[in-house]
Amino acid sequence: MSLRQRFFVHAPLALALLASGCERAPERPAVVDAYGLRLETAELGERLNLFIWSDYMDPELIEEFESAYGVAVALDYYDTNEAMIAKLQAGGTGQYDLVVASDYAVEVLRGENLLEPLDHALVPNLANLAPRFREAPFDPGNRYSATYQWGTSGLGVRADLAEGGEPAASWALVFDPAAGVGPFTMLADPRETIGAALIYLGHSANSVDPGELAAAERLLLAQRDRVLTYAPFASARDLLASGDAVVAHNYSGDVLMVADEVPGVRYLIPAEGSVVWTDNLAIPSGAPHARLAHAFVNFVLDGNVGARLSNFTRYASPNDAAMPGMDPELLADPSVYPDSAVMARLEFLHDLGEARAAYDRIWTRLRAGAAAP
Ligand code: N2P
Repeated sequence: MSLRQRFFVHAPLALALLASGCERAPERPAVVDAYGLRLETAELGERLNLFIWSDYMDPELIEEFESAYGVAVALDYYDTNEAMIAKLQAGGTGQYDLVVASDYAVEVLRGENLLEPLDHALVPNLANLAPRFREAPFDPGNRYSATYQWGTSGLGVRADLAEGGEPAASWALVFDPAAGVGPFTMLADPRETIGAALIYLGHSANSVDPGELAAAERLLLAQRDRVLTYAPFASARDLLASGDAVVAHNYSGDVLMVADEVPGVRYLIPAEGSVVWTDNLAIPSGAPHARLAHAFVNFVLDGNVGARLSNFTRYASPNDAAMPGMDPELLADPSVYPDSAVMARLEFLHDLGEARAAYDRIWTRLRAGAAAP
């Protein structure tokens, strides 16, 4: 039975109440969801507010959740973890019920007491996560977060437009003027772009060494005039699709979305190494509908839902129960599931603590005078 059918009994009445505009209809029933969990009327609220990267949620899944629980889901978007963190720090926690945050961003938010602990009794589908996502170093035991998707950062290339034919998988495509194959964009994401420069220089993307950071800054300043634009992932995707960029620094799935449309597009993980990340669902402290947010986390962790999510986003799933439903091409694609030799060259970003300020200064100096995206 599909999730939609299983919820059939509750949905029409709940939707009718929403449509009538009732603030809190006393006759609205509690919901017992497909996982046997009961949400009292007062716990349902009217609307779940989700703060997430754009193009990262299948609209059909949102509709399915809405009709199952008789609520609306409002999505608000950000381009970088830094923008999301700044909004939550500036008092945005009360506006959102749920946020998607990358690994190191969970560390930052948690360190500032901006997250509520997850109540595991309300998220039985946590058991579907592969063991390594149950024990992630930034949140062992999923105390505050549950992995949503994972992927890598690298270079999208237009092999059909590149000067000199099929480009080599190297950061030299963007950092070495002699190795360039055409116009390129860098991610408007400070940790990713400073991290890429550090990796190209043979350092860790988490370096806090002042000499290494200074060398990375020199490299980025020398590169700046050649950068078409520092593009958030969605514009990087569009510029690659249009061919205005022949190389675009971007996250894997967003490149693969273009590759589905434009045959000349490839996703390369540079041989020097790159960044691997997880994005995670977490509940901001003071979330108005924390109970409903738990239901959403549990819904996303359903095996069937998880498969459809990855089939839509083109990112890897952390969900073992999702594997049978996933597009076999996605599962077999080494750009989505890199082999162990490639994985060994990838690095997770960590919260830098006090050294965050040094990265902020580099980013500010780099972007001052840079062409606006
Ligand atoms: C947006 C996906 C962004 C993921 N489509 C970056 N962690």
